[in-house]
Amino acid sequence: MKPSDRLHIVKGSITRLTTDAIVNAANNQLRAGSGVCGAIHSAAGPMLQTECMKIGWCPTGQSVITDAYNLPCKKVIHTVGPDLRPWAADKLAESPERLLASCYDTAISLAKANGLKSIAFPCISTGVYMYPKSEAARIAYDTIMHRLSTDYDGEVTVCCFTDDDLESYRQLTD
Ligand code: AR6
Repeated sequence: MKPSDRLHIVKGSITRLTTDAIVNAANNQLRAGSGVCGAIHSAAGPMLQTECMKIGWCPTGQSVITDAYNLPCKKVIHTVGPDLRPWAADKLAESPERLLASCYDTAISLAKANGLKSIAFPCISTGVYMYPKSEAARIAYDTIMHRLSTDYDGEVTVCCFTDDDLESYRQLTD
């Protein structure tokens, strides 16, 4: 199948997806928060937080993997997007663009290393962390397509929660 046929754009809650892995837009402490992170933790149940606490920390732009507990997927990959809120943005170790691309890259690498044939992403950093939506969509799309065209032979889904996000991806894929 062509790489572009292995990229799917859907709208809804990522907690309902039955892909092998779903990705969580996490924070460095891997604590249950609001947004997609809150939705994933409440659907998975408290054992997810217990496993996250054992891992303890994930650097910005990196990813870690856990079980999925009560979720219908097999694994959750937690990635920490760049935080562009005014008080946090100047503490980033690298450019926001590189860090955001690294979230998608490291999550796909973990999926590949764990034999996971399908992975679904939310629109990382575009909520609480304030990454501009259309710019984030372009970086996500470029990074995902690069991996689909080179070394990941599985399927990638981008799960949009808002019409704005869906529109950003439609403009890239049409
Ligand atoms: N399914 C899919 N996408 C969702 C869902 C859902 N159920 N709920 C929200 N979104 P955010 P961030 C979208 O704020 O910006 C948390 O507190 C939402 O519309 O969840 O990376 C964490 O613990 C947006 O497009 O993540 C961190 O502290 C996208 O998910 C911090 O927020 C990401 O929004 C991470 O901020």
